[in-house]
Amino acid sequence: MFKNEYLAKVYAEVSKRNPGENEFLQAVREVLESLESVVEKRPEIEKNGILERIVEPERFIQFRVAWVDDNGNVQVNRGFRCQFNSAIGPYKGGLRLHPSVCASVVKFLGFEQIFKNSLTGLPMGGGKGGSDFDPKGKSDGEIMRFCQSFMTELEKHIGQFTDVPAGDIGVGGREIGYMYGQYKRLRNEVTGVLTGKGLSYGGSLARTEATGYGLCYFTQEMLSCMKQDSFKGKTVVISGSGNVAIFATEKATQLGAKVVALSDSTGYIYDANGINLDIVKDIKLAKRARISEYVKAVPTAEYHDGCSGIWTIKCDIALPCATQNEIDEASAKALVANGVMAVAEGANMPSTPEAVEVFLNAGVLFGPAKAANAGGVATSGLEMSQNSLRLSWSFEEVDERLQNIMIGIFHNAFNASKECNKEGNLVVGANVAGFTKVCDAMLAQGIAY
Ligand code: NDP
Ligand code: 2IT
Repeated sequence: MFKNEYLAKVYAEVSKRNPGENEFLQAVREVLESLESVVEKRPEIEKNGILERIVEPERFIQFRVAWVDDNGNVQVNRGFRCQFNSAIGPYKGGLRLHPSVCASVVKFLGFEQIFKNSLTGLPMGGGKGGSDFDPKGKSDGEIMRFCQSFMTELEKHIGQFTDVPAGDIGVGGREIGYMYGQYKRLRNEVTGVLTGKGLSYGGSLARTEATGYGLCYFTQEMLSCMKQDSFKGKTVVISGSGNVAIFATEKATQLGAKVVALSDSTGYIYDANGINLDIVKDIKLAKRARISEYVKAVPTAEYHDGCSGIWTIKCDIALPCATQNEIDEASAKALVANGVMAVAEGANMPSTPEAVEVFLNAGVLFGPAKAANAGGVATSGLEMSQNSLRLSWSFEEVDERLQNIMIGIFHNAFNASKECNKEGNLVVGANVAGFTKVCDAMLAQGIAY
């Protein structure tokens, strides 16, 4: 728990004010636990109520999203946008469409986004949004009508200098296109108000690949600096089979690893020969079908029902890229027992606190989400830059900037871990490095918000 009284007081207050919001409290607790040496060194943090302010969203918007399904029935969903912190730039963060989306999930994601965006080195504040709408099984027309209705309200709260949403679970190029079209119709202006746009209307090359590629660039640097090693010849297990998982698989394979497993929310596939990514892209991106289809195309591969079994597969590197709390203590122990050397988080908060403890105690290299998966939002920042410049950079140019950003994030977090006398603990390092810039900006800007 908290040895420091100020941290204990702030956490007790957050728990009281946000009852039952378990994901949000989990994310807050991890950050506060990392800040002990910082608050002890810098009394101005307590004096200026920085922590009390940083755990309270600047604005939290909840709204009704009504739309008509293909049978003519009216459907009602709940939409959210949490504008958490704008100290270093406009609110920035994705939109998630999944039945589990609620205030707690949006606030945990928005809170993490503050520190992640700070780590990118780009001027972006933290925000997140989404809806409990379930895109599974919906027709294209239903997706479009939902996205249009969602944007009809969201439009009032966002803008290129205010808040710039993007994709997350259930929101990819198709959904961003429908939302962007509706924003433009309502405002009669063409601005980079969303990122992850299509390449024909202001999107950035390499944004689609960026989170998965960035995760591998971060992991490669972590392996190189902390173990003088690399992806080459390693066996890798990746959970999920969406945007992040697919492009992490692509880059890990390019870097010489063999990815042997992927999953979705129904089950996982194991292919000892290495996943054939063209088949996965056809199933998941072109057909929007289930990962179980893979064994029809590759009969030597195995399919297993259930998600957590994927962590019992022997591997050198594990990259969780599906969702929060997907690796619990038992799964972490199974990975360690099988000799995992590195875990890096593509998803947001995929490891429970107990799982993180298992990895750190076992000396496993551990890349926390807000550092390891920052490549997506970093490239969104590069998309905003290109939109402002009215220019498009080449794939190679964006990819090179992404690589440099990910390498920079690793070193920033690693150096901060050393300064806190926790060398190699990148959870502490990423939280402290991300926090410091936001804290300095809040101190400079006074207390009236
Ligand atoms: P996608 O919607 O493209 O893919 C999500 C994948 O995760 C699917 O395979 C999905 O399976 C699986 N999944 C989702 N929810 C669950 C669940 N409750 N249990 C098990 N599996 C689940 O999303 P992304 O790839 O974009 O996002 C994956 C993770 O990466 C999320 O945590 C997201 O916040 C994070 N992230 C995304 C970024 C981006 O740029 N897109 C940037 C940084 C982080 P199914 O199809 O069965 O639902
Ligand atoms: O979690 C994340 O960083 C994202 N979903 C990407 C956010 C963005 O604005 O690109």
